[in-house]
Amino acid sequence: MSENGQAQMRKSAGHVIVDTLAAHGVERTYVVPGESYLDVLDGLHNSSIETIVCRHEGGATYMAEADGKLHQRPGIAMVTRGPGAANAHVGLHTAWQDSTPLVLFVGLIPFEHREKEAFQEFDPKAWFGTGAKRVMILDHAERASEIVAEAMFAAMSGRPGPVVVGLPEDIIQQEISAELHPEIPVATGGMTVTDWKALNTALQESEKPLFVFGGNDWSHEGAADFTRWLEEHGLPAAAEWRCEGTVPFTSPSYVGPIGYGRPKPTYDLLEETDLLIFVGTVPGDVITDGFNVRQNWEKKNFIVTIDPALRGRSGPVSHQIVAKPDVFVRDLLLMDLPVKDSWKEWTSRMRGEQEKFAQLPPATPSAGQAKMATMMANLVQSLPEDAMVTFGAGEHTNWAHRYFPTNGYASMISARNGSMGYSVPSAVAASLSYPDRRVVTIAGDGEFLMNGQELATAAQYGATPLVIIMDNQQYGTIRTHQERQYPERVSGTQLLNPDFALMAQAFGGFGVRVEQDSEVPAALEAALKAIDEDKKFALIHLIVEQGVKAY
Ligand SMILES: Cc1ncc(C[n+]2csc(CCOP(=O)(O)OP(=O)(O)O)c2C)c(N)n1
Repeated sequence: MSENGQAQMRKSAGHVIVDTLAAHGVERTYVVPGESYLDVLDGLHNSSIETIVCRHEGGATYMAEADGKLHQRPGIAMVTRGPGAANAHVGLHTAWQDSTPLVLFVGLIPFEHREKEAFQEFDPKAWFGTGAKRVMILDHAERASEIVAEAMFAAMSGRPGPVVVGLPEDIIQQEISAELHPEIPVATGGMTVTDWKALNTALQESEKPLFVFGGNDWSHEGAADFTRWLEEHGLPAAAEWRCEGTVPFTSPSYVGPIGYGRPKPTYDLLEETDLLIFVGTVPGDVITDGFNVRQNWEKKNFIVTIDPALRGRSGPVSHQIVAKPDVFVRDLLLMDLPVKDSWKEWTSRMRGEQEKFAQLPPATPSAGQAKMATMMANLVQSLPEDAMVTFGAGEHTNWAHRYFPTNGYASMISARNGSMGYSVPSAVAASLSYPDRRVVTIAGDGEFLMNGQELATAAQYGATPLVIIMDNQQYGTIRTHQERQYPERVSGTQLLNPDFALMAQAFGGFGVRVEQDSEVPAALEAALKAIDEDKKFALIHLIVEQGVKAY
């Protein structure tokens, strides 16, 4: 009996885990089932949480990771022991390098079978020890709710990232109190008086300041406020690699992407600016071109991140502000600075370069083989303002960086760890979260087949992304590297592809094969019609020449 005399309700630990997730606001979980965690699946049976059954643990974990980026709350994936855990690993690596909150539940062998190499036994702490923020094993059923709350907290607190929770099969079946652990609040930081003075002085002394925004920890409103403040002050902002959209493509303050494949004038900004302010990110490997650019310790580099330890994972930093981006922006809005003419001139010069870079190619098809340029021109003209783009890794992604109008957070969802196979799962997660928005994924012929099977998940749950596959019959990025280092010795990079349009149809979607450039507009129109009227996902298999680059 509890203190107030009422009999305490009891449930299995597996059910309590599900109830705790629901109490934390979790709406969706991405799973590949296993006999190791049947009790949790049983808890999901009557839960408000929607269970999305996926076809591969890599796909499930990528979807959960994308969910974390979309909502700044941990995405939730559930997989089984040994083989399932092994397949899920790629999503964890993505969540780690991309700082995405993610909680991966892994069913485990029964407690008493441990250390006997039982069927599918593995060591979660050893496997995930260096790739997750925490690895927790539920050894005492009574702690089920507490461990879920701790996992959610650990995934979101400080630098967000992946957390693994191991669930031994027998322990989750034990009956425990159904009382739920409350949500644990996460510290958000903020500007101190010292930070405020340092930033205010640095901005007032600067003739060419440049903000760089990045990371996944923005709210839509925080991003919009940031943009308004920049525009009011005539200040410029560039996007960290694969983080476009936080300051909209159309904003006069947006001066372009500074990741791999950036245009030369944008690259030069990093050395030219006299004050760099990174918000939600740090000057890491990609931005600094392998820690080459902006390495002079005398230059002024501010970083705004909630994790003080991130200072050690970047190039030179002169001042750190410990705050989440939204909280920093809240404080920034109170900073009234006199606008300098030099800022406006500098911003408008850079904006001019960005507009040249993003100038669409002709939408009218040319004679001959299909071209990605024609596809992008037609696609962009068809897009509503709030369209979203997702992609994985490969040269085909450069077309999105250059031309896709990303407006607001989150309108670009991709893998900054450069992981292939992310395009379809992330597009499925985005479409499920935002069924009324146009979700486009741009895939390579190599990239697509790493998780293209998740189109079955799209069909099963009514996700309606538009999938554009740029088929250049090769692992193009690696071929490019190969030609640079081992010219004319093509090895290990060529592909013979199936008919992806037929595959899409077999999976229950719309599919069209495009070989001639003249076919592009009609194919796009038919694909969009299938999405809007037939409520199906659509796939365009675009066969392009080998070796055609976005820039
Ligand atoms: C999971 C994974 N495996 C291998 C790589 C190495 N890799 C990077 S890009 C690339 C080729 C991508 O080929 P494709 O999807 O056809 O795109 P393209 O570069 O031709 O546009 C490879 C193999 C990677 N980044 N991720």
